[in-house]
Amino acid sequence: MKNLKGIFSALLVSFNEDGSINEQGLRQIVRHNIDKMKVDGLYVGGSTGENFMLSTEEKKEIFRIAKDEAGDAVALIAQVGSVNLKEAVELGKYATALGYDSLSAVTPFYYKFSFPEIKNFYETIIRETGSPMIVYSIPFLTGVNIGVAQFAELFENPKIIGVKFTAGDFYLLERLRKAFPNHLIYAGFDEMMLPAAVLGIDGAIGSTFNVNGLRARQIFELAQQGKVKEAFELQNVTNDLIEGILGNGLYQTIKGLLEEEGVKAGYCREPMTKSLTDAQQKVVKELKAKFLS
Ligand code: MN9
Repeated sequence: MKNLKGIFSALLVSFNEDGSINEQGLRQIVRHNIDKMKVDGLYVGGSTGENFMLSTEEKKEIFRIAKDEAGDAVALIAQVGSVNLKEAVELGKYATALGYDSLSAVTPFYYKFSFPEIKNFYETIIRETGSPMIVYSIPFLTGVNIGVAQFAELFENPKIIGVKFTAGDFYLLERLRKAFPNHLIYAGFDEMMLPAAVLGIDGAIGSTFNVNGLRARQIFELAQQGKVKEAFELQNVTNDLIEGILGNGLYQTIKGLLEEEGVKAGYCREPMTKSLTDAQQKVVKELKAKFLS
């Protein structure tokens, strides 16, 4: 298995105006991340991949294209989580056969699943696929909060190797780091990467790394070297960029910034707004000039 530490882009997916996958665009986004952003890996099929609006066949198509384009150049994690456990298993088998280095699955959401139900969800995917698993914890979108004791229970399964921690609860993060020094912990909020790095995370998985990956790596590495002041200055600049992105439409704006780089990042998938207005497009150009030139 590849080294799974470091900077992972949460891969964006290029769609055509009619909502179909733009294969050429998707390949260009993969290439851009590997060649220009120099990422250590890609997290495929996450929130940033607009995954929860796609069919099973489309999700497979994206796993296939991303792996075909990336080859063995970087580590690849496939997010297969779904409220439909059978779909999660099917996708997990598919991504495992393609050669993904690890699976990841969002905690099942929408229904208020009990912890034993959540645990069974992970155990089932692991049993059926034999793959390593990274828990994707994103309470602000799922409403599912997992505490230290529950992580301890999940981590009893040696196949559960880590967590993508998309939350701003730094007390919980510190407790997890202390309790599980050998599990992989990834920061999931790019705008909070520095405090997470100070607490000793192993890596970060983020949407903005598709365009700001070089600066993200610098923040991560400076923090690891204890150069917090320098890292803080870069996080400040990064957060001015992220504030601009969030205020202008998260995925649409990152796609707009990629288009400025000559990458066919395309449209978003409805029900998300498909594209930017002229006024939003102007903001993209300003962000590009100010932060990414
Ligand atoms: O997976 C991403 N989460 C979502 C990580 O998109 C929900 C983050 O990279 C955020 O997009 C980013 C902006 O808030 O931190």
